Amino acid sequence: MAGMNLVQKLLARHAIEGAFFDTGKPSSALQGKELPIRIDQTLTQDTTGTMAYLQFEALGVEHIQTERSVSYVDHNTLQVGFENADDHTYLQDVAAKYGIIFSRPGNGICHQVHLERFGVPGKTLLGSDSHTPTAGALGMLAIGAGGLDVALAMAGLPFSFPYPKIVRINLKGRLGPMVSAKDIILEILRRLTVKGGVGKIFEYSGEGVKTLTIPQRATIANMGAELGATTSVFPSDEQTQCFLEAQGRGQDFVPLAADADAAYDEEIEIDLSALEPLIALPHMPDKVVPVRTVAGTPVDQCFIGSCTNASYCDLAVSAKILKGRHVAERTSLVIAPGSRQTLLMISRAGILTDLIEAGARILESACGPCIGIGQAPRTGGISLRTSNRNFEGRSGTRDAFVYLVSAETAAASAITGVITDPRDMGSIEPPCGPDPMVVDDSMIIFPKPEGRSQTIRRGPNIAPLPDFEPIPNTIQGEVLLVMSDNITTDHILPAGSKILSLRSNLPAISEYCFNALDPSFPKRARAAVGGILVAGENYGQGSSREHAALAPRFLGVRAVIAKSYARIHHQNLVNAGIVPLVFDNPRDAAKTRQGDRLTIENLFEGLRDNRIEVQNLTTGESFTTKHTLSERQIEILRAGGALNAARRALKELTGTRETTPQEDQP
Ligand code: MIC
Ligand code: SF4
Repeated sequence: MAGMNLVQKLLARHAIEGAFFDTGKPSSALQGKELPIRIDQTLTQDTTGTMAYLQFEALGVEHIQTERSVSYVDHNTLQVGFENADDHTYLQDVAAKYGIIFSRPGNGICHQVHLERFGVPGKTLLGSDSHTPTAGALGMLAIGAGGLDVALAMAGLPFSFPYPKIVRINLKGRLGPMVSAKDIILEILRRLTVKGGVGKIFEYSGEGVKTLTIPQRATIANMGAELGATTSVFPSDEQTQCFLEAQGRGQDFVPLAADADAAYDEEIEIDLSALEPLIALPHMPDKVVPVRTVAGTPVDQCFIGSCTNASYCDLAVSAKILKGRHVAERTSLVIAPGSRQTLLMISRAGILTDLIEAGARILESACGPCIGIGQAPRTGGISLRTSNRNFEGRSGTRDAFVYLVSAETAAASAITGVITDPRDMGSIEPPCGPDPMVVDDSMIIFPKPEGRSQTIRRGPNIAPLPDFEPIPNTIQGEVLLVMSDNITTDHILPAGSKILSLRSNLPAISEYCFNALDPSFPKRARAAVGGILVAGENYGQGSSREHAALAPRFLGVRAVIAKSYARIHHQNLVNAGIVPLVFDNPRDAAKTRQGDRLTIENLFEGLRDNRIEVQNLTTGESFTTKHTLSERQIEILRAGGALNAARRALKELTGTRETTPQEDQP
């Protein structure tokens, strides 16, 4: 029998007792089945956190059941009105009451801070943000999920996901000058596309891995989310030890690696020395070409920041390129350090001065421009960003052109004002982080025993959760929207400062549902009193925002029929009580038109037999659909969503009473 790969080891260590999981079996025999695992750590961020904690409160559990849960405020820190500030207060009160660590606004982006301060090799992490896999850089099994799944994990319930294919990415050689970790993951995106990772976990190995620092590994693990992967995992080795020791956390280090004879479902090889600087063209992270092929294109804005590329090393290398030079007259350079520790380090090392002298505009350590909170480009403008997503309109400017690049490429282009291959600036040795690094937890609030009596303050924008009734056995409704492939959650429910302010107010945010595709959608959905959505491949790719399922549900959507789904959104639909069906024959998608009336009879029998017939009353035709739902997911749908199902399960388990979140309102 072959040895175990690292992913199998992590899964075996966390599989719930009694769950199917036999490492002796070929993984093809396990694929598709749902594997429940124990979650050691959770993270939330503000824009998914408010809903997650409202749901956690509704579960009626008195204290978190995880080893460590952290609540970050890093997304909407702009506070243009009372809404954000109220949300932050609510999150801080909830954290104090239930034993959650609270990372205050200004302390940095959840994924970078978690890597620096809380991630532990060998542990599981569930986060209500799709880039949670960033912590895979430390040898964690770190998975993104909807807020409700994270709330359930905090309540001590297992997290289930389809058993993945485990793919080995074998890195050979060493990166050349001015070629970066970002170029490695862009190369993988070029080869595999934005749906190439669905149902897969990528495990990195090979000699090349040893040459990559933890922040470099984090960049790669982070953008595994853009492949649609369940997560990405690196071994825990000398680089991991060195990073943890520099963070004053040497005691958290444990070595972790695959067995030498481990088997994998697929293998991919990348020769690092053969890579060159790459760039993702608008508007998808997989539209990757060499930078030199688009060199010379004028650039309006460069942004160095986000959870992908805002580490000390990213900013230090940018400063080395920028030092003694100045940004071009028609180009704006915007920099947001990924964490407050990074900001302190670049300040003490004089790097901040170099950046400011070069004309950079320094922003707070937060997500900012990555999610359309500030620094929207000009009309039709070109923006080069070190972030991970360049979906149309995400920057805040509907017709802007966003390209994804490394910090090296962004810095070089900011100086010349045109897209520039950073190798043209000469060869600059990548700087190492200071050792030890600056460690500063003064903006992190650790829970205290007396916090249990904390009163939770709720601003007027925090609306109670609506009750969702169970799904009927017959679904009837109008096709409200017919969509193409790769529809993102940004299409379904856009971000940006204004709309993000409404994340704790489902009725209000629902007014923006499908705003990017058809602003009349909410009105039409309400007039139709519910309906059905039709979509192509990889429906719901991108973020973990459960609002992209809750808002359609709130507007009466009962089913989606798509060619295929992104993993997190598929589970979010189930959690919200929307039935995700799959076209048996993808050609039927093209035959279905907006406005057609569909009927699905005997839904639950159909789900049991995995053959659900759909009648199109408008055309008189009918077609069949199937699903990839587990028994557990079908039960959730029967209950009308995961909150109803979990409340019931927890009540049976613990005998706790059901509370309403508003009970302790002052
Ligand atoms: C994103 O990058 O799209 C976000 C904003 O971080 C989302 C979470 C959200 O919508 O709040 C994500 O990636 O899950
Ligand atoms: Fe924040 Fe952007 Fe990272 Fe999402 S992708 S967590 S918005 S920095």
